Amino acid sequence: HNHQDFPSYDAIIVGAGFSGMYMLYRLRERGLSVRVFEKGAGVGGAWYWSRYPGARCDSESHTYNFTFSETLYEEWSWRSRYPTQPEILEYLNFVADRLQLREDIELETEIRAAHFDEEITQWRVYLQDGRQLICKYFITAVGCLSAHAKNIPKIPGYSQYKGESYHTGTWPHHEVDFHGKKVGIIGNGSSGIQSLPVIAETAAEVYSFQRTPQYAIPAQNHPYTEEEINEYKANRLDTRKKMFQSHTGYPFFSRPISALEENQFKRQEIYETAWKKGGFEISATYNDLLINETSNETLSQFVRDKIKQVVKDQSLAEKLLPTYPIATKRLVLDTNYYESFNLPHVHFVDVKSAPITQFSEKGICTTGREYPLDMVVFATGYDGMTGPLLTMDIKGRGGESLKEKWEHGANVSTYLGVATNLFPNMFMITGPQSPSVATNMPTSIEQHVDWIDRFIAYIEAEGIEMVEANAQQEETWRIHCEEVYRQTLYSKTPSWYSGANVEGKPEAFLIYLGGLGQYGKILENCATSEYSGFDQHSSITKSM
Ligand code: NA7
Repeated sequence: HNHQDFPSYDAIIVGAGFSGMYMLYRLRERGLSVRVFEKGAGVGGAWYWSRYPGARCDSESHTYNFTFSETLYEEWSWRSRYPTQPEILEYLNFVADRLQLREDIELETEIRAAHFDEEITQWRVYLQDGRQLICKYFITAVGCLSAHAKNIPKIPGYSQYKGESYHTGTWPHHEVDFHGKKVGIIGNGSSGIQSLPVIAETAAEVYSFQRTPQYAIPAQNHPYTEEEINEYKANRLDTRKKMFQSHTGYPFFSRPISALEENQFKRQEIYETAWKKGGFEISATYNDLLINETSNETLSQFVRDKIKQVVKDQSLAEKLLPTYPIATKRLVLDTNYYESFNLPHVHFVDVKSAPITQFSEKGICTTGREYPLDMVVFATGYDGMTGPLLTMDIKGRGGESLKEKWEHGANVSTYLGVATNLFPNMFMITGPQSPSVATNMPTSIEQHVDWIDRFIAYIEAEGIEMVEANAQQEETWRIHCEEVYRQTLYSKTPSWYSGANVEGKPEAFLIYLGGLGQYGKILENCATSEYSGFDQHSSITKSM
């Protein structure tokens, strides 16, 4: 076939969550032809799939939305301090309608492959239904944790297990009934910790299989009052400004002192206030909590003491105490998590000392005993950052495959987390080595989409045919990300941030930790230096 035979677009976007929808909106405003493909039967991305009981976002509602549009902000009112999964999904559907995005989104359509064709300097995109399309820009809006790249531990004997089983990231759309059932939950990250208290409300028995205890901070969720809604709406621009200047994409900054500069009593008071207020701000009480182990230990110990106060059975409380430096794994916000262990039907199973060996017909076996279960909930997380991208067969210049390029962890390299050498005219929204999951995602997404949009406007205006991240600049960025990481305590703790959670995944830290505000300056410098770091090839035919 000649390439003229295939439908052709300026841009094809993978995914219709926050990032894909906003990218579509921006590029369409520029007058480009754009098509979005989404595997789910609805828009929403992670929030379409991840609908386990108790699923809620840990970002405060009024920061977990688009801030670019006054209209969207004015017309939508959040109901509580933290948004539930159904409410976020409702919000994203509201956005799709309000910005009239649906006409350019194809649902239940999977992109299987995207190959760069050097002869025509276009991407050829292949769908699961056999269709082929052509585009100039191939943009991935696949998120960092995806339903299509779940982490399911390889436990022998799973196929013989007769009970129900679910993964939190692809929870069924129908009601799951826990009444009278013995439910096992494997994992105690955000998903396990949020779902356990809700499942325990109706289940007969709950067994929490835990390998590594986590620190959970109370969310202190509450319904918004009319006053709170009016206040956050009135402060939109100020809040937005702070979010983009901050380290984490939230409208607050670390207090500019070390935890060791304040005496123990004052420090305790500061932590106590933050604990009562709830939320992530507790990790911003001092500016060295993530770089100085002694400072970090003051907060880690404060939270351990809280756990001991909440959990009545002290020998159980001991087992729930984390030892790694707090916040070096994703900090979890909870509602009644530790309290649940005071209920007689909620049981803690320590799979560190007695690991899971296999599934039986009836349930889960550890080296200690068999646990008969009617249902198993895998709250075991995701193959993060690179996983969602590598579900597709992406091939760049010279037939180079992204999978092969990134096969060895140390080789995962991108330029600014937004593009990668050998893959011309391909952009990744919140890709590996951008601040992404170390921040409030919608802020990072707006930052990336705005930047990509501006870059594309430049490419079009200059009549450029092809841009490609420069290999050397990319290596410099990778090394810089690694250096920043080594200066922090994150390097002390294996986690999904570095791929340590997925069996056989090469370990590499996949986030830029210099902060969203600082990263914004780096992006800006790149833009104002006419996108230095990108090799640019002009087209001779563009003038027509
Ligand atoms: P997470 O945070 O990756 O948590 C996964 C949990 O599953 C964690 O407790 C793991 O223990 C546990 N896990 C994984 N594999 C096993 C095996 N084989 N045996 C026992 N336990 C296991 O995923 P979530 O979905 O909760 O949260 C993901 C992100 O979503 C979260 O960080 C927020 O950003 C929102 P481990 O700690 O590895 O010992």
